[in-house]
Amino acid sequence: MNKKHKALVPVLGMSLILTGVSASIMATSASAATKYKVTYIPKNLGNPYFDAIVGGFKKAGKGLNMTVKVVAPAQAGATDQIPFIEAAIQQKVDAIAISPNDANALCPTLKRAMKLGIVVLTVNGDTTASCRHASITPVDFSVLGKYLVDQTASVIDGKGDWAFLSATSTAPDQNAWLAGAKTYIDGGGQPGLKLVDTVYGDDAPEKSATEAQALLAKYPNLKAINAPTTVGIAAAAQVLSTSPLKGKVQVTGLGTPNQMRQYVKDGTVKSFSLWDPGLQGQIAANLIVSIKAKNLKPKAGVSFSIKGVGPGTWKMGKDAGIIAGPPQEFTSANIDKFNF
Ligand code: RAM
Repeated sequence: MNKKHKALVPVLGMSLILTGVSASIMATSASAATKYKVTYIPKNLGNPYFDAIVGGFKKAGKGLNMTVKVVAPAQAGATDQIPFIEAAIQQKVDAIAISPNDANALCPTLKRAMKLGIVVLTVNGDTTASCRHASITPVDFSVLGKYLVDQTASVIDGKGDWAFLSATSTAPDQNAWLAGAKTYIDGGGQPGLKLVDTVYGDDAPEKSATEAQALLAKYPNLKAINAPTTVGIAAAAQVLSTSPLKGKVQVTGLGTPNQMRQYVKDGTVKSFSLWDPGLQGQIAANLIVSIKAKNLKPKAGVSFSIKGVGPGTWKMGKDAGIIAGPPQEFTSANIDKFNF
């Protein structure tokens, strides 16, 4: 039972990582023989941000009798995750955790999974609430839009033209933040800033770099690019790091410390933010076991505890939503303390 295995398995013509971890059950009434089969579907392959969420699942899996299989499409298109949900249904998994590329397009398939008794969780972004049992979001989405505008203001002294470089145009997390930013701006937030454009790099490094270059060419007065995507911010920073505009146009947003370290050290980037992505995977794994083994019914007001993870007790908010934690700012003063 207590063996770990890792293998590359070709499914639907792609290379996928299959990770199995078996260990003793923690804080559940399930027997040691119980094995939970879980499929986690990130937005797309090859994004270190989602690798960190997978890391959290694995860490939690050490204390739970759970097999976590990770499958994802090559691109983060609105409907690209559907075949992977269908495959998980066919494999009769106990739970599907998904970081959705669209709030509605996946709903019929996710609802079919729920009807068949599969636990469905959204991680890092949400679908319409009726299409999943619970959602785990990395931060309080209702304040992140304002946070991003204020973050932009802080790197250009509250004055100047700026643009958003987002991920895909259908990404529920990105769209929630962009809408929050717009509400804040429309309400008079940071009046010295002017949002001149919002462009989409699709969480693909090359397209993100091309979009960043296009912004620089189109807006000669641009003072900052805010990319609230780990792929976008790294691509924009890479473009600026070798441009004569380095230091004249600021790049900020949300990135992983490991991808951004070099751009902080070479002076391209003053500051950016993120949270611990792995925490969401840890919460998801534990919540699945609580639902399956302890018969927890996800809804607003329900609490569940996770030994050794974050505050210990987690409470569900509106529509069974769980918020993992606040954002952390990274600068040259603290970036070396983080490794993810
Ligand atoms: C990207 C993705 C993800 C976002 C993070 C910060 O990898 O777009 O959805 O939450 O960055």
